[in-house]
Amino acid sequence: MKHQVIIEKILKLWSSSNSILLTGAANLDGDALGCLLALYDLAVAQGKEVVIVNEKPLSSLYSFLGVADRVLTVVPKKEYDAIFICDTGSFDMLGTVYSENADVFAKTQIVNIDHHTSCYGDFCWSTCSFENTSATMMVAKLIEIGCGPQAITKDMATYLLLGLYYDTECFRNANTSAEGYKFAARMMEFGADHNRLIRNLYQSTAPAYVGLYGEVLASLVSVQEGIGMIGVVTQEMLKRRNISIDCLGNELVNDYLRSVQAKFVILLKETVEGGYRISLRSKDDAYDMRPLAAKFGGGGHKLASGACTKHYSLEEVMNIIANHVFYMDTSST
Ligand SMILES: [Mn+2]
Repeated sequence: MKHQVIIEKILKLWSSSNSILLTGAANLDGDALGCLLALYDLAVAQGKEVVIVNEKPLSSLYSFLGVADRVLTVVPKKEYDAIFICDTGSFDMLGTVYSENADVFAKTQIVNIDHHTSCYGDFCWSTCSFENTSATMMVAKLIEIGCGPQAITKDMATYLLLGLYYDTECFRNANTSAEGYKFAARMMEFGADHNRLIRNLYQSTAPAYVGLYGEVLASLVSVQEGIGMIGVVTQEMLKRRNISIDCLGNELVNDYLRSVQAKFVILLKETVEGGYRISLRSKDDAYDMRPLAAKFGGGGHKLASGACTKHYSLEEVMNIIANHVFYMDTSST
């Protein structure tokens, strides 16, 4: 019931708004992007003025969508009737879009649509449940309730499905739910281009990256008697292939390293400054990655955590991982 009330309020604001600003976390992921693109198309179809703004230009990962020019990095100076923020835990996560436009945010009605338990904005619809595996599932609901299913075009369905694929890693992680499968089926009925998403998201690795991944996989280090495997990307390996560390997404750790037989896998990426970005992935609830990530000042979820450290050498990082004691806690995440 509570959800229905907030959905109605958000729809009322949407209908009465002529000028809408859409935004999401500075590190715009596929889910946030899917939300923004679907709302953008809806606004355009309804004759509204609409802009998408993000701190950074659209990642090349999504260039296949042909929408890079829709994502601006500077908020156009004008009056907005509403700001819609999707899949984003706080104002701070918006980065410069918020910090450099605090005046715009202060005088505009703000809608927060998030499938995590964030709480901010004038209209906050946040939920943390399998019912909404991705924020695009919430946006789809909003559009269907407000404008009817016919408002969801093929392009919109593709954007909305992108969000679900991103957040479930295409039905491969713990976020995968029955509701997610039902949503995917519904988006396919609306004409979502599943093949285009799969080809571009999961089958388009550039040869230089494949070479790098191969080198990492060929020199994995086994720790804790084979329970864990560690892969290392050095600056030298990146420079040799003219790849910047910032261009390395999660593909290596999620798709390749995690395919290795082990209870947990860890990827260490040497930064330009000589520190390490650490990505930790567990495949077994008994191996909680959070305490280990915390040893490097990081955190996250039980099965997927991350950290960034400047203070340890590679040998020290390896030793901390090798000597870490896992407490067999099977409580939920
Ligand atoms: Mn999400």
